[in-house]
Amino acid sequence: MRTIDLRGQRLTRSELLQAMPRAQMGTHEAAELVQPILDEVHQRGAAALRDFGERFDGVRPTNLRVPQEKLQQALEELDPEVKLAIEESVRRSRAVSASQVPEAFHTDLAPGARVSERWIPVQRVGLYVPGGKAVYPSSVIMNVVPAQAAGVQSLAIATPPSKTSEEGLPNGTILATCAILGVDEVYAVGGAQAIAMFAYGAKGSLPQDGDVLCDPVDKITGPGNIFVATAKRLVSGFVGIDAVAGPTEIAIVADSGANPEWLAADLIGQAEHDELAGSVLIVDDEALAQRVQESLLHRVPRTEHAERVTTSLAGSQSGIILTDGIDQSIEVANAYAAEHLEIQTKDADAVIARITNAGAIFRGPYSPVPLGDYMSGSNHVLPTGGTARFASGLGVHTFMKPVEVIEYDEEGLKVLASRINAFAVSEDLPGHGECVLSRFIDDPYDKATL
Ligand code: HSO
Ligand code: ZN
Repeated sequence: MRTIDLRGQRLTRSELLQAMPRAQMGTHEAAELVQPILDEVHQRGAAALRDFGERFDGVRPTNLRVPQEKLQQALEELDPEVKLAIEESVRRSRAVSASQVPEAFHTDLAPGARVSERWIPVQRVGLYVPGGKAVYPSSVIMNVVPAQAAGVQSLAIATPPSKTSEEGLPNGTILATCAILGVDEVYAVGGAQAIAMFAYGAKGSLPQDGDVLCDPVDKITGPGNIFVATAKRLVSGFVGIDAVAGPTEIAIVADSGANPEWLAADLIGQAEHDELAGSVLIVDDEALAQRVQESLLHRVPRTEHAERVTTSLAGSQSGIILTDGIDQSIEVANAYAAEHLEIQTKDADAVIARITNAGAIFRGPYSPVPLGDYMSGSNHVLPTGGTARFASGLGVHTFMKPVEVIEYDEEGLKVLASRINAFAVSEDLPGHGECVLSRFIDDPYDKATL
């Protein structure tokens, strides 16, 4: 891994951001390829979905909607060890999600003057689950559990049909996870076409589709490749979307007390995801940095995905940042705004108290990122690419909307009437003022009486 030595440097905010190891953002060219796919699904519904399945996934699914008995069958065929792991993950996610449900509140401002806030679940949600290289049943849990805790009434999942199945059924572990979670609306539809199906809905084209294959959703969540991400961006505004995720990343703030072998393992674990994944170590001890480099030399060749890991760790998005103390390490961590931030230092709580930008914070040597990926109870859908400066991870709140209720009575409104009128007149909207004044005087249009 390359070393970025910031010791003794006093950088401005923009210099510091410039110094961060980060992959370049993708271009917008994908939009030109994706828009016609969206349009065709919009116009031709299920027939277009079948055609695109054949073209992009290499299989024409018999059933675009996965039959109920296939979900049950996948559950029966699931490896019992994996089933136990999924169940533990679901249990812990459900417990955290239950505590996350936001509470209604009200504020009394004066006699007869109250504003309250209620949280309402999004009614219908579409979750996209990628296929191919990255088949993550854990991501199904991370999206479905908070949606269910929020009270979402209708939840559909789309995931690509698999070439290895004659009928074009999706990945079995994904189907089994849906069955465990009680999700029965699952489509063998992948890519940008799945996003179009969620956004516009789709009419059936064969008797087994029925008249309506899929109803449109109100919000689309879930990760995906550049085409899925672009499709989400193009339909957003028309429907809600969660954030558009970039390559995954880890930053670790460590000091001399940290275990170099564990640091190396954690950097490799993240690099395993993707050649573009970012692994960053922020450390104020040069000797420790050296020991981590040595440990990487031993470990990388022995891990299964050594080639991918090597590319990722050698990439410009990864590196070891040398600092001159914990203060600078914290400054760097806040500038980098990691998706995952591990704190492996003395007095971790004092460090965490000063972290302002991170998707999720993993405290201490026994809270490594894969714990959060699979079953800590926290969510692993987190803001990437520095967007943790302004965004948070997925949670119950992602699937709810706060709505304010304004409740003033006669007394509450009367004391504000002339002020509202003054404001309205100043904006040249006297009709606004007249609507309030009408409630208290006979002729609000006769300015002489005011
Ligand atoms: N680290 C990934 C989540 C994941 N890891 C799924 C394994 N499976 C993004 O947070
Ligand atoms: Zn992971």
